[in-house]
Amino acid sequence: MKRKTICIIGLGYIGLPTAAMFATHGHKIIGVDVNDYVITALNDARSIIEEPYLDILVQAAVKSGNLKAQKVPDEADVFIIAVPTPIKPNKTADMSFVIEATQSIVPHLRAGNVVVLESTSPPGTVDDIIVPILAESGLEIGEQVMVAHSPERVLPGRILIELVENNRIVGGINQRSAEVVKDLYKTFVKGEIYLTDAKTAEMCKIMENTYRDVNIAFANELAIISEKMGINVWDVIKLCNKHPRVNISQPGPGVGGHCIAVDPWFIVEKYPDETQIIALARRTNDSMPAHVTDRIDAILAPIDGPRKITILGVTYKQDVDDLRESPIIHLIELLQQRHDYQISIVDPHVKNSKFETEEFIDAARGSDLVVLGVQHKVFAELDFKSVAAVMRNKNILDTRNFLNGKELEDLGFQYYLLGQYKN
Ligand code: SAJ
Repeated sequence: MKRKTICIIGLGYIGLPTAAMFATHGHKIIGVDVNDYVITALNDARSIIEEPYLDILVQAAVKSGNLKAQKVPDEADVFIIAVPTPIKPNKTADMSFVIEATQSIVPHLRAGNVVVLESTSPPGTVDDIIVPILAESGLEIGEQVMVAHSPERVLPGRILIELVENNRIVGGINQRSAEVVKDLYKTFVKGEIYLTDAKTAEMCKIMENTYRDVNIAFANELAIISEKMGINVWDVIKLCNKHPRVNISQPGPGVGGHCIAVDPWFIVEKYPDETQIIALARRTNDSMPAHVTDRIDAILAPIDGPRKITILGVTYKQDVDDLRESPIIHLIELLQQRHDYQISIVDPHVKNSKFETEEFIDAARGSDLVVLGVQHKVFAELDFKSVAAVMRNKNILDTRNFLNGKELEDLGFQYYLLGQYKN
């Protein structure tokens, strides 16, 4: 494809890797962000997102001269909107960033332009929000300006691989829009690119994440039932999944992140009466930190005096630095609301946050319970032998079935597992 100037609005978890990918494939990229820190870092060829190989790609992109960042959009051939669509406290989508980003394009829009929405958005966003704003330019949208939704589907921790390998959906406001945008992404996408209309693409993206949320809620419900039954949910799921048509997710302390914990609400908001299973799954997953708190209370109940808990992992999932919607943060808040537990945190991925994290041995000193909240790979190397010597009471609660219970019991720990009753 001919070299294009592509203006990418929003340089976060999706916008930045996408910008670097297009830039290293020969296109000229204008990255736009409201945050000065993001702009300065990018122009210095630094990635502010912890993601495998992203720093190298960003460096290559900036050094090639194909990628620069600035605060406002400029004239371009293509505009890609990759801004956040967070959830408001009343569980409705906050579309203000999408609206502002679209408005910021209007003064630069000209005939022949292409506009792509990548942000996960409630069905109807392209038709009801984006197109009317773009029409303020006086151009004929669909004739002079092509518009499509091409939702990002990459998994944090594997973004660069999945950006290239995953199949992609492009939903155009008309066939021509879909085809033009398909050609654009063919620049680096090796997966299939499927064409559809904008609303179907919006719905697909939300349903992919909702499917996962419902499956995880099912696993979490099984975990709670298994605890009551006195069996091990991890064994149940492992054996069920030997069936060729069964694939149950893993239970855990809850579902976090800015996607799966958020997107299902976008459809509940529009169809509150019809989304029975979807809303219940959301609430089930949101209730898991309270369940873990109950387990912790039961473990600590027999212990007198000030009690200390050491939490391993505070991010929303393994091997990322992202704290958004982390169920472990909800867990910490609940523990603090209910009791005067002293809490120490160990998370080597977390830097510059309000959470003070320590080395495991320091955090565990005098502790009555270690809670494994996130299965970071580095936690496989933890030295429980030394830690056993400094804890006041040797209790461990594993919410991810990550630790070796047998080995820990040999070291004198009481090993408790989410999804298996033992208190
Ligand atoms: N989790 C479980 N049990 C599981 C799997 C995950 O409790 O079996 C928890 C995780 O610990 C985490 C949360 O769910 O707290 C979400 O993690 P995730 O790895 O399932 O997904 P995300 O949020 O990092 O990324 C998802 C992906 N969507 C799907 O797999 C359908 C990704 O492909 C999307 O691009 C991304 O959302 C997004 O941006 O929408």
